Amino acid sequence: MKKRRNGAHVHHHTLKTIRAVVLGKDGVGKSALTVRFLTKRFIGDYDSTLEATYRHHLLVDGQFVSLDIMDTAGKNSTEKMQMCMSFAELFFVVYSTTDRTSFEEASLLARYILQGKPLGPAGPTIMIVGTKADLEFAQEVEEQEGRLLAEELGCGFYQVSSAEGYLETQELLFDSVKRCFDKSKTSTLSRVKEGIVETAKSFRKRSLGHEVAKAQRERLQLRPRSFSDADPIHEASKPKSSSHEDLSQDGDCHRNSVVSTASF
Ligand SMILES: Nc1nc2c(ncn2[C@@H]2O[C@H](COP(=O)(O)OP(=O)(O)O)[C@@H](O)[C@H]2O)c(=O)[nH]1
Ligand SMILES: [Mg+2]
Repeated sequence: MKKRRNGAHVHHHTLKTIRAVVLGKDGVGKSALTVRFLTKRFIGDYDSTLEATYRHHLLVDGQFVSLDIMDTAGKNSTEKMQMCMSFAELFFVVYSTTDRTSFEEASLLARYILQGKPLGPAGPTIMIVGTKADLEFAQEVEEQEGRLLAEELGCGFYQVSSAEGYLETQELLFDSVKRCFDKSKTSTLSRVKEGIVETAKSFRKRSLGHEVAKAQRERLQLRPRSFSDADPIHEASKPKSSSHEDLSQDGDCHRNSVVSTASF
């Protein structure tokens, strides 16, 4: 990152904070996944009622990240969802590939988040995660189903085993953080773009305003040739419909420009 200090550019690293939440039905493996995110370990048994937020530091693409990650537990009430939605920008919506009802719940949870926080540059990053891929003989949800759900909702998708390895859960974590970066870049870019568009609009309004005024001046000068001398002059100076037609290439812009003429 570059920062101007005493006129000189210096390179320094900033710390980005990302707040994440792990959601899903009880028993799908949220705590196991969270512990994998934070450590290299898989711990088979956790207090299933434990809800905790952890702070984890990581370096992603040369960027220092401070990740606050909330491992939730218990029923996913609307009250709890509201709290999670005001807390986080990154959502891991987890289901177990061995439990179809957990997949249905994940689908509802992701849709609920999207209703309150639509996707877009300033929207959430949602990762749909199928766990327990190692339990091959107990599978109830095909990988393709998870992928299709994610595609339908515009979310990321991973199917992992927290029990078997640490690399794929790390890949999931890093990819998710990068998606958050991309989002914040896009949202900064779109804010810059919006700014440019607004400036351009205001220039356009100004210049159209000048054009309107100029045309009106010209009309006053040309009037004896184009209108009957009997026409009262004050009417010609009003931006009435005939004067609109003279300039209009683009009706709406023109109407705006007339409004702006009054304010400039
Ligand atoms: N085989 C296997 N078991 C898992 C996996 N993830 C979690 N588990 C087990 O599933 C159970 C519930 O996991 P837990 O993380 O407590 O679920 P939570 O209620 O969603 O937090 C525990 O017995 C875990 O050991 C996985 O990827 N593979
Ligand atoms: Mg748990």
